[in-house]
Amino acid sequence: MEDLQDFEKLNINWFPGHMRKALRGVGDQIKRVDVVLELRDARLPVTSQNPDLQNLLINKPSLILFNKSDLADPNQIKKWESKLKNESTKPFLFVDVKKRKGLSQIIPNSKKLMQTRWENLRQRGIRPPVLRLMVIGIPNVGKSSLINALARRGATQTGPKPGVTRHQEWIVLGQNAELLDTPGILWPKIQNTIDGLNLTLIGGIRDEIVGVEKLANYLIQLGKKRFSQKLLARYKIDGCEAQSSQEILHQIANNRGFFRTGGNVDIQRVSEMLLHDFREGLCGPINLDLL
Ligand SMILES: Nc1nc2c(ncn2[C@@H]2O[C@H](COP(=O)(O)OP(=O)(O)OP(=O)(O)O)[C@@H](O)[C@H]2O)c(=O)[nH]1
Ligand SMILES: [Mg+2]
Repeated sequence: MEDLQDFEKLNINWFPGHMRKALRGVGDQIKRVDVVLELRDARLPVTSQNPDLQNLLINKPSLILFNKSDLADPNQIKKWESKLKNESTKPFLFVDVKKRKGLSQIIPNSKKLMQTRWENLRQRGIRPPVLRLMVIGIPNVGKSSLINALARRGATQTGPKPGVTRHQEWIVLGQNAELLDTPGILWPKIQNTIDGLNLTLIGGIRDEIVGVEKLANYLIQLGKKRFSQKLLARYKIDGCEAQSSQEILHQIANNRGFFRTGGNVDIQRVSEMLLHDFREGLCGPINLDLL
């Protein structure tokens, strides 16, 4: 891919103090919950899994939820589903919190994971306790939105930028269940630059870490390869093969009339627009981890 080697040297890491603290908090609370709901992004099924959280999940009943399925390529979802059916040792669901797809299966599937333990309690005459769930995952993957959707109210704060939830918070559900919301957690060193760029594209890492313009350049390079027709049609570009991503950015800014005072094109503004369009799914459903 054109220019991708330019990105090879980037050091894309975001692990502020609140994440380190949140990781410790997850480690402390995990013994007190029955089932962990591990959220990942359906566009990045592998890369959006936090290796540090995986370590805490060994021997813990957990359900993997691939969220934002509405933004992922349906053909890729099918491929991932059949691969994971064969390979995953953990149960999983592809969900779309925004359109409430797959949500009704979450509590019953979690209860199923507790079946044997709860059956033992019943046999000893003890009523099974309230189901306690903890929701974990990288920033901005939709943890708080999922909790609000299950609770059917705005019980916890959500937002389009990563790092909205800063503290653990218990939310009570009607169905004999309680959910613990946790802050999004990354890991100290993201080894591969492309993984870092993809995590930033889906909104898991703050844009400022990479820089909005650089990220938009990366998006255009992806677009040239993966959704060039959408790029051409949506932004009225005349052919993108021969042009560099920077030239394409300039052309889009020109077409949209994005100028600074003085007459230069406003690259910041056009970059922000492209990232916004991608994140809203306006360039079509696109997977970044490909099978
Ligand atoms: N398209 C789409 N957007 C979603 C979906 N679920 C959540 N979102 C959006 O994703 C953004 C992040 O949602 P949050 O629920 O705040 O994410 P979070 O994981 O709690 O984020 P942190 O608290 O920052 O770790 C919001 O703008 C949501 O509206 C989904 O299934 N599809
Ligand atoms: Mg949150």
